[in-house]
Amino acid sequence: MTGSALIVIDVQNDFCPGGALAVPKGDEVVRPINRLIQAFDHVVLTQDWHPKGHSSFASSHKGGAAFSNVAMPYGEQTLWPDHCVQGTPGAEFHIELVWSKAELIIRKGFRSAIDSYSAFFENDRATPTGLGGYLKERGLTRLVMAGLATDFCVAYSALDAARLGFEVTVAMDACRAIDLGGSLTSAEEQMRAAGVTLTQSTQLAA
Ligand code: VGL
Ligand code: ZN
Repeated sequence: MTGSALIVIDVQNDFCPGGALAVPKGDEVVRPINRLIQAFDHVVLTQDWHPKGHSSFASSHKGGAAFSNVAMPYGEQTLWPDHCVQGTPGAEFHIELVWSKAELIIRKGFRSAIDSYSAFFENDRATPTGLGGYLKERGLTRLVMAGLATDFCVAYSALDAARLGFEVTVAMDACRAIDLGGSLTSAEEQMRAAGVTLTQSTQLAA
């Protein structure tokens, strides 16, 4: 469809089984996403891309445990195991992801002092990545999202895109969640409330 783009979120080795921040069954998104990539005229990928010692890493905080929360100047931040470090194999896309068609790869989380779950804004919800402007300038206003993780980077991206006025659909079977303390249910509720359509990839690609 004209004006539509597929946004593939963080399908990287560290979010797949065996990776540093493995999302359960994260590799299962690859097959449906490859089908979606074939079906879309415009494809954008995001890549979590942290410098060593990033402030979202538990290892950067004295006594900080992975998956606990800390207060940062921009708000609450979950601490994670070191993951998606710039230039490492863990930051590369899953080997079976057929991504060569992508027109843009947008990297995020590259500023040490702030994390960025969303493809559109860093975790202060105010500093833009530039993706919103890129898509609008190209007339790509209908967005389909898929990838990892449903309840973090996918949900934050979908919510921000809806807030920016894009028409947003998430292919839920082409996403997998981390699910920390009910975060998946909460993410689904928030996406629905924001007018995001939650559907299955088979509805979007034959
Ligand atoms: C993500 C936690 C930390 C994600 C990225 O891609 O959902 N989650 N960095
Ligand atoms: Zn990250």
